[in-house]
Amino acid sequence: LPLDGLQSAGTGPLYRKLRQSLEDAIRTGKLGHGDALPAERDLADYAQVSRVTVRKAVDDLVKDGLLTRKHGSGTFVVKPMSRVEQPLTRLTSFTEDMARRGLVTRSEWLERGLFHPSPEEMMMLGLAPGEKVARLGRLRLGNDMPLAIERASISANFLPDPSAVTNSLYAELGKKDARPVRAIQRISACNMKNPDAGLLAVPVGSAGLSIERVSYLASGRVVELTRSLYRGDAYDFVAELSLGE
Ligand code: 16G
Repeated sequence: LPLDGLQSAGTGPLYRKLRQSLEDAIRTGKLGHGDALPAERDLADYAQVSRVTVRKAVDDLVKDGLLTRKHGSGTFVVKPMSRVEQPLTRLTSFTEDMARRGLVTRSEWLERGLFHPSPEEMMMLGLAPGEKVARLGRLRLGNDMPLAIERASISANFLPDPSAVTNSLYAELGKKDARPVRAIQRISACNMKNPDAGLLAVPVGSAGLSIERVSYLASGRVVELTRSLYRGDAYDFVAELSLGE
């Protein structure tokens, strides 16, 4: 196993250096997707570090989704998911997009509650004075792989109890006849910074798609203002174009 220059690799704790060498080996293909990691004892011998150090480095990579432990058979390099395609012509929810592809959806909450709106939220959502805003911040995962960070702001009129949203925001809005029917979406390129890069388990500086969605009811009222950050290595947005008159 080619773990280059472990002892000379930068500063910081040893387990970080080992983590970095393993990460480099994965990214450069020296450790292939699906490959088994050598046994903890062998790695410790090879890298001349303690088994505790190896365990910490491996734990870190498991947490970030680069390695996976299979009970009884060892630790493996995770196979990256093939890219997800999302058509740009249909107003679907993340839950629906994942279900259509047979992926298991899960979210980790970053924020969920009622707040005093910012001036921007007041303007965009057309809030009356004193009206609150529901904010839902989520890390969204498909088959346990982090794919996007989404931060939605919704008028408390449509979502008086944000904790009612357990899985799908659109499903919850649907119950109140407030599921949006139209949206404008702006997609721009970005380079990921921390803490977002860490949450999405990609190196700082990786390509990301920053998306702003404003969704409307049939009446024209704005329901949702959502800022999302999608992993550039996992997502394609696809649009069908036709010649206009
Ligand atoms: C999509 C939308 C997001 C919406 C969410 C609802 C994009 C870029 N964003 O991810 O604006 O809030 O779906 O998903 O497509 P949910 O119903 O699964 O919570």
